[in-house]
Amino acid sequence: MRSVGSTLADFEQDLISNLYYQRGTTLESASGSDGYQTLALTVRDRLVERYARTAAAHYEANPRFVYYLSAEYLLGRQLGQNLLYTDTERFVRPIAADLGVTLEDLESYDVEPGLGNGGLGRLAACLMDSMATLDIPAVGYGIRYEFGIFKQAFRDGAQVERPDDWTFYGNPWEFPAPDDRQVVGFYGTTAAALDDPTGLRRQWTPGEVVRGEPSHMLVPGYGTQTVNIIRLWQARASRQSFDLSRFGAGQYKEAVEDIVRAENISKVLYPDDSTEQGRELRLKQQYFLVACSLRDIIRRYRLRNTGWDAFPAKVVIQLNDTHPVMAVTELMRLLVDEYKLDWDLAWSITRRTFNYTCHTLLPEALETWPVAVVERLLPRHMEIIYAINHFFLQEVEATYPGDLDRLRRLSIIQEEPDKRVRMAHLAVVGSTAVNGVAELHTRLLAATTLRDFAELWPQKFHNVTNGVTPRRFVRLANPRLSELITERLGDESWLTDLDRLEGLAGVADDPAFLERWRAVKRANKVDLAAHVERSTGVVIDPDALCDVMIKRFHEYKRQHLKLLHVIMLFNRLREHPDLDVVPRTVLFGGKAAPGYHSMKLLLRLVNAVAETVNTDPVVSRRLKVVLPPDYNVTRAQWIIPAADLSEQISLAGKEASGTGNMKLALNGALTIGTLDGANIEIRDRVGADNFFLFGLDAQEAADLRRDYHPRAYYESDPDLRAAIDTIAAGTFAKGDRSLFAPVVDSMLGRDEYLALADYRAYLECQERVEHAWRDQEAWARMSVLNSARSGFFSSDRTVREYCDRIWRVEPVRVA
Ligand code: F58
Repeated sequence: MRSVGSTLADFEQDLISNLYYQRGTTLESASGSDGYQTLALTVRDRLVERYARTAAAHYEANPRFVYYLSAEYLLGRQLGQNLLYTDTERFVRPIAADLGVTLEDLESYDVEPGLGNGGLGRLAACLMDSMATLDIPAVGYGIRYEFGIFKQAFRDGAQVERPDDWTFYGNPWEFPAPDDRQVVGFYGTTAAALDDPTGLRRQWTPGEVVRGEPSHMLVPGYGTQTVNIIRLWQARASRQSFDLSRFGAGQYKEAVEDIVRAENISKVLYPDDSTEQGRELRLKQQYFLVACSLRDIIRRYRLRNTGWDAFPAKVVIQLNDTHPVMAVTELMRLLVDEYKLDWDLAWSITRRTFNYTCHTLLPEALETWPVAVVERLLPRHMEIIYAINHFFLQEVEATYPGDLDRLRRLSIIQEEPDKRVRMAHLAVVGSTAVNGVAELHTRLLAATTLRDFAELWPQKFHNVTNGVTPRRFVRLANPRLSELITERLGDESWLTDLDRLEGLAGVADDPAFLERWRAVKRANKVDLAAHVERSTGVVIDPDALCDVMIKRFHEYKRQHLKLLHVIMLFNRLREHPDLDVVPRTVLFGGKAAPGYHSMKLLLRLVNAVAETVNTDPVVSRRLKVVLPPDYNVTRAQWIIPAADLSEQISLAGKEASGTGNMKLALNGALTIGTLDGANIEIRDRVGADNFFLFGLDAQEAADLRRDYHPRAYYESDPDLRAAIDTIAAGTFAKGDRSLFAPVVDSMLGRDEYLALADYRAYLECQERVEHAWRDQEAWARMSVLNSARSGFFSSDRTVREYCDRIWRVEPVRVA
């Protein structure tokens, strides 16, 4: 086989050949899209070869593999990453220049696969990147949603959701693998297996079957030869589903009914679950993912191994939150019903194979499924869940004889108010290790949400603090800073050994270095200003403090607390036009779930405040508010390098970890934050002097919540009262007092996440921010120290911890 060459000439030749043979066009008639697709294929060819070598090395070594099961992957754009990882950007720039295009032009055709919601999906992508970089044999499994996370637009300031048809122009980064398709069943009936006297083995006859068609995306490691894959499943109707006779009879809709029903399974990320059908579809998706993936894992295992004894030694499956937890039941079904293993052996294998990562503390976010729904869709799995629960509760009864209340609390089945399967309980019971994603989160999980389990099996609980990949979030997102860091540290090894950033601390007092550090930030702010102007029409000042709050819109994250601060500034500036305040741009970014009405109204309020502030001739000279639409990984990469201040202001005890906080600190933003999630660990590392801390801690918040009266804060704090009254008066709604009344009512009536209680402390902390900002050199010093001391938050460190403490896997080097 001809292998791809490594010179500029080879690259150029491959480009021309791909343009001609793959796109079927010529240089003279190629469109911009042809140019992009051709470049993508040419870069991809360089990865394919490494992938082939990786597969061969893995086959040879027959190692223990990590299988990461996740309903979400937020990969971000692929072109820039793959140019970096194949070291071919240096070829592309001159070739593009010759042709009169820029790399940035070509990149604008690169569509980010939005196969996730937020932090959980992006974490999956960062961990996959680090596993490949550390030569860990791993496969990620997920769903190839036809439509990813919706595209956010604003109409009259209100969020409208548009479908994300991300593969419309074709996706050059994926490889279909039709030979590895799987068949998955749903519904149907179960019956006793004749050969099993224990009654634990049964026979399931599904009432519907669909095909799972895999394709994979390549996940290259940085600075290594390893290329792993993420395998994504798409649902297809089984063959012969098209009803030709009905079609012939003019019943066009009926003729394709089965096809539509099957293909709906992978149609969208998180189907609306406000209807019965929507809920069933979500469960169907989850089972589809795990059924396809487990069969594929077993297929891979059997390429090199026989029997089942070695299975847990060769296979470790990480469950990313509860969405793939039905895998525990499915593996039991496969082992017991199909491979005829005895129950106890199957259970021992299953338990040793799985581990579970929990990403939340909110009890309402712990998934449960109505028993009736599971029974109908997956009748055999429901029986298996009952059996698992039966044996588990026997174990509990032996440990705590007569403690009925504890049995009720631990049970996988919730009895009241309706019968439901608690997926997190199934996950803990079926796993060897359970982990939280930041120290505080793990501690609170063990003390509250999963307390009974932590008492029963203390050794099962681990903390693995999240991390982020410095390749995407520093090197690709912030090339200017990366260059400065590399120059300072002497080489690029910090990209795979992020603790080396500590070397920057030595120059944190060097005025010349600080000057250059500030120049990088300013240049990044100029770039961001261009993006912001393009997407919102608002002109922002690159010298103003760039204050960013980028994350999903959720009440516990408290975007409304930030907004109250903005409104206070607005009021002050209107009253005292000459007031000496620090010029600021407040940038929000984020989507609200389509059915989350209160947060959609808050988005609308942010836009309304922005409109009022930005058009006020006096206020807008010192304050700007922007909410560029459709925040995603690509936009995060534009915003993060330009940020001066990182808003991490969730109510303490609610944010499991956060990862945006890490990305921002690494890029030299200073955090204003509560003692929540990984903020605590960031502060411990960067130093209390370089972090703006405010607010209640988790214990104080929990105590206060028991007897909380938001109105008292409103009444006793004139600034707060003025801010809320400004909303109530319809100032941001052209005098309409009703539009945003629900926001006011919710703050004064319930204020679920204690924003009013933290308001004064937050304001005072923002004053400390202003004070610090006025000394630009001291600010730059703090900024350098934030980057220098954030090396711990590399996802390489996170993956190493998983490897050492949970997965017990070893790297396999690829020649
Ligand atoms: C996030 N969870 C946590 N869930 O909120 C964040 O603190 C953490 O840093 C991150 O995981 C990574 O550990 C998260 O993103 C979801 O998006 C759920 C998806 C399913 C519906 C409910 C939200």
